[in-house]
Amino acid sequence: MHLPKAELHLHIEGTLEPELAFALAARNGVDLPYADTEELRKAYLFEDLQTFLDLYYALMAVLRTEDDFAELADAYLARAAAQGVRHAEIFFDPQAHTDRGVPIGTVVEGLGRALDRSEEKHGISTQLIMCFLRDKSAESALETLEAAKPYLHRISAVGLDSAEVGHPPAKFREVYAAATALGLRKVAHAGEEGPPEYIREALDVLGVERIDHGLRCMEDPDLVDRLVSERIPLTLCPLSNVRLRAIDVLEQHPLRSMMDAGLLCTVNSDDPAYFGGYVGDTFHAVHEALGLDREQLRTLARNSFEAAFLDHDEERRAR
Ligand code: ES4
Ligand code: ZN
Repeated sequence: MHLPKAELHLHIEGTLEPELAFALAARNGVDLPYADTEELRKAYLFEDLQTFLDLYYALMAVLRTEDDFAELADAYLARAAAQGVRHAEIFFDPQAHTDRGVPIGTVVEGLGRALDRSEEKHGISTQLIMCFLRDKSAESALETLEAAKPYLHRISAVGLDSAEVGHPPAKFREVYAAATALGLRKVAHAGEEGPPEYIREALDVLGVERIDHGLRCMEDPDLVDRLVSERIPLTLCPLSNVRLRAIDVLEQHPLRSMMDAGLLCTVNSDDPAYFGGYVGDTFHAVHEALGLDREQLRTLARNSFEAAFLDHDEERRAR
């Protein structure tokens, strides 16, 4: 029923469902400022990226032990498998945890434990992408890369996320150069709320291979031409764009015109516990709202494997 697909834009912390948040809060003795899951869900009305991020970071207080991270990732993988995901490249935000005293090793080893069993248990191959929080300093990003050195065998790529406007990619030139020297691949969020110029900078200054979101490229025809001719993948997240008010309603999402322009588009779920759906739900929603037909959905699924960090053999096995 669900097309086989790869998920390339997924924040593992954004898969924390209210039920698991309350279970972990009880286990770890963390007080949540909500009476129950229903009240928490009612808080999921966001005005923009920042109002979402405030809640997203606050709720992470419940994640404390290796077991917590393993349980979070395993729950995501089970849901993803049920929606046709065969390969997942998963973001995590180490600074959101190290800043509150949870060591990076706890995060990576906990996630790694679930990922190690993923192929056998869920039929999903996985990679980890370590993201730097762009509203923190360049020095903090460098310290994070340094702290990650014992765990690099588990990490495929670096990324850049959190509050975009006012934090251009060039701020992270040095840490991306260091990541390149360590053999890591590179992506960055750009053009979600920030201007098309941030997309150019992510390509030219950071050397990223893929743009996360990239929505605002549509304001700059020359940039669109370049993304098309260089076949730079965009990891779009239509449900996220609506919930964070980049787009008023899904019917107005430019996905169809982006595909028609020849852009290498993929659709992804971003923070599915907060934005109303996992990636299969997202495929279904763009089918309904934008009238994408079966062939266009197949193209999106095929694009997701082309855009993934898989070699040919791995890609054949995952499809
Ligand atoms: C995020 Cl939707 C989004 N944008 C930027 N950073 C993020 N971190 C988690 N979700
Ligand atoms: Zn994102």
